[in-house]
Amino acid sequence: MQFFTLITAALTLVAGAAAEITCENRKTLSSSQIGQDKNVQLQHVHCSNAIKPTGEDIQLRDVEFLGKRQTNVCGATCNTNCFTPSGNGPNPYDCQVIQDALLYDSQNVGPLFTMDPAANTSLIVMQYASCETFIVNQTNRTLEYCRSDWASLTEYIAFNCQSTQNAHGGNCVASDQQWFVQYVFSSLLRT
Ligand SMILES: *[C@@H]1O[C@H](CO)[C@@H](O)[C@H](O)[C@H]1NC(C)=O
Ligand SMILES: *[C@@H]1O[C@H](CO)[C@@H](O)[C@H](O)[C@H]1NC(C)=O
Ligand SMILES: CC(=O)N[C@H]1CO[C@H](CO)[C@@H](O)[C@@H]1O
Repeated sequence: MQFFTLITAALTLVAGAAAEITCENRKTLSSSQIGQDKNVQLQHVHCSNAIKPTGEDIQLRDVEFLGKRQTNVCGATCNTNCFTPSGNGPNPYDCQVIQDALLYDSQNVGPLFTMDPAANTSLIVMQYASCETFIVNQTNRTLEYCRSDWASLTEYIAFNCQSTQNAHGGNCVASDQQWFVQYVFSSLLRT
């Protein structure tokens, strides 16, 4: 089952990491509503700074992929970090609405989406009520990822990094090939 290939590493607790992410000079490049009920907001966002995961030292590994214009990263493993302590985290059931919208789009729009630096789609943000999740391409290449994988991660992080675990969201940082990053918590990247 693909879900288990996605989440291999044990959960790690990262203290006080969440608040540190900022998007400088935030520009919303596109905005739409997705899912069966069109209730999840999807935005392509541009920040003047590079968005990096907190609590992680990312080693970019572009070298191996030189020459490939597009890389499909569906099924890539990632390491989950939960942000401690609890408080101001997303309601996991709001995150579940995002998961449902991603699965709906996977069936009805297509299984893959693209993060293309040249098209300014390297940062994709989804939001519903208290839950926000975003994905970042940390390479200068075009990456393709599966909507169903993003859906699984959203669900997994939401329910495993919530207040009952003394957490308020978390991320998943690609492990073998550290190209993308994923976070779930509320109100990130608003400014
Ligand atoms: C991406 O968007 C920003 C903000 O609008 C713009 O300054 C930049 O030139 C764009 N980059 C590309 C590759 O289109
Ligand atoms: C990506 O491109 C930017 C701008 O051209 C450059 O500054 C940066 O070093 C590149 N990063 C990698 C990992 O190749
Ligand atoms: C949105 C974002 O953080 N994009 C990054 C994609 O990866 C390249 C290379 O590391 C960065 O320069 C971009 O800032």
